[in-house]
Amino acid sequence: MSFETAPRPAITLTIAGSEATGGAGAQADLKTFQELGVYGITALTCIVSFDPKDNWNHRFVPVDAGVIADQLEAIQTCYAGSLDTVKIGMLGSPTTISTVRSALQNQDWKNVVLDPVLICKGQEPGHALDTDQALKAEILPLATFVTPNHFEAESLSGITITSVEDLTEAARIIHEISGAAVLAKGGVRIAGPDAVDVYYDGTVTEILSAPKVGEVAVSGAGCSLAAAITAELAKGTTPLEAARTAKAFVTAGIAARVSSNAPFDALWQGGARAAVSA
Ligand code: PXL
Repeated sequence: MSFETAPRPAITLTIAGSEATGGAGAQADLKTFQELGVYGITALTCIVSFDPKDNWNHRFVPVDAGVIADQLEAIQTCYAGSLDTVKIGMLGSPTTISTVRSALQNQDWKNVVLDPVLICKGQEPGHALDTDQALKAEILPLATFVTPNHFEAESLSGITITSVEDLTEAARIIHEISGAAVLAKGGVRIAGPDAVDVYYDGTVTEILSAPKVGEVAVSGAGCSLAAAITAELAKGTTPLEAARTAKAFVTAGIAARVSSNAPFDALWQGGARAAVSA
């Protein structure tokens, strides 16, 4: 292979928090981007450190708004003209949300994938409510693709979700309020043998289903799913194709998960690679 002729990868940005143990957040996003062949870049919004002395709760430290703005200025100037796809993960505070919104509005985007991370264990409940409202008011309208989990889908749609029919209705409602394609994730929260997600984009409804791998949620699954959608969109696939590829990627990553001394396992992004080469 000639290095000169290697194709230029799509440039893909994640605006996300660091999760120090590597399972979730920006670390999961970058590993997913690399696996799927896109060039990943990051603006860090916060630093999360689980607390083993306190039931693995999240210790949450926001990055200063000015530092977030600096990162985004560097990124957007560096890649002006070649960066049109962004994933938004954990923002964590109303100040961060305003800063990110201003930067996003500095340019046109083809794909804005929002993983609407609403609550982080360890944050003040009142603070989290402000953050949820700011996310819905300021970031959701900019999204072209939204990937709520069960809890986030209930919060965004206002309905209780106990079945695939409820999840489908929630996906429709979230599409109505955002205009975005939606992949609403049932994960292990809906009873039955399969992990079911519902895709809806205003025209197509598709149930994406895979056998559950255990009944316990795996760290990094939501981040990696949204990151995989982002990578595929950056490469030019349709939202529905991106959702299908991402579901397969995450299913393989959960099957190949990494265990640690934490009470939860972490998805391994190399799982899909191993499945292909096996
Ligand atoms: O999975 C949600 C999530 C996103 N981003 C960061 C996190 C977590 C959960 O731990 O720490 C930084």
